[in-house]
Amino acid sequence: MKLYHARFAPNPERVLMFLKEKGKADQLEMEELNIIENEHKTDAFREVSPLSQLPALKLDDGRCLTESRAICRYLEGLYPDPNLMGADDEEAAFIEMWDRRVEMMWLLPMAWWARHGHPAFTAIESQIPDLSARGEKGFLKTAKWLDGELAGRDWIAGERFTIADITAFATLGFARVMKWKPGEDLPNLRAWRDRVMERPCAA
Ligand SMILES: N[C@@H](CCC(=O)N[C@@H](CS)C(=O)NCC(=O)O)C(=O)O
Repeated sequence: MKLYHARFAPNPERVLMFLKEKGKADQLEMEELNIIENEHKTDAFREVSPLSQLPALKLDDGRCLTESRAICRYLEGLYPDPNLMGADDEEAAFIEMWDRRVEMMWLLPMAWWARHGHPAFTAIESQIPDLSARGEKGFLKTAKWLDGELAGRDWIAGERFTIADITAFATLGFARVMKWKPGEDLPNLRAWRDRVMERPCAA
């Protein structure tokens, strides 16, 4: 099994954090590609990931998973402890709801903000400044909403740490590209971030 990943990229980061939280990051062969240098746009990598996206997990039988959440699902089955995606169908449904909200309402606008606004991304993106501005607005709106949600509980999806916290923390990591971190006006988000930073996934 081989994981293709990249640094400073939220989706590969999600999978790496997921593995670290399970204490299994040393169990897989890894290859790092540099997205800004377009190392993921080669014919050889297209054999692994036809859309030229990272992360990608190549299984021992040659098949490849190229969606970060699908990779996490696979790894959850392989390494069930600690459980990060739900102990039963009901809990899994709530965790999935929160993970998807974080992905669509926080990670996606963050990606627009950075990819369409930061000079480093001109290498891989035809930038549309309006999309960057819209992404920033959406990202900040969700940050405020999450801060309110976290006033009543420690973790994004409920009473325990899950994949939804990993997706959110990877988003926060990406926000540093735009020099953003939660300020004093977002005390619950800051407290949550500090809690995640104590965990194996943030090591
Ligand atoms: N749906 C995919 C999205 C993956 C994705 O967008 N990966 C980015 C890095 S975070 C990428 O490979 N970008 C390369 C490019 O846009 O050229 C997943 O979640 O795995």
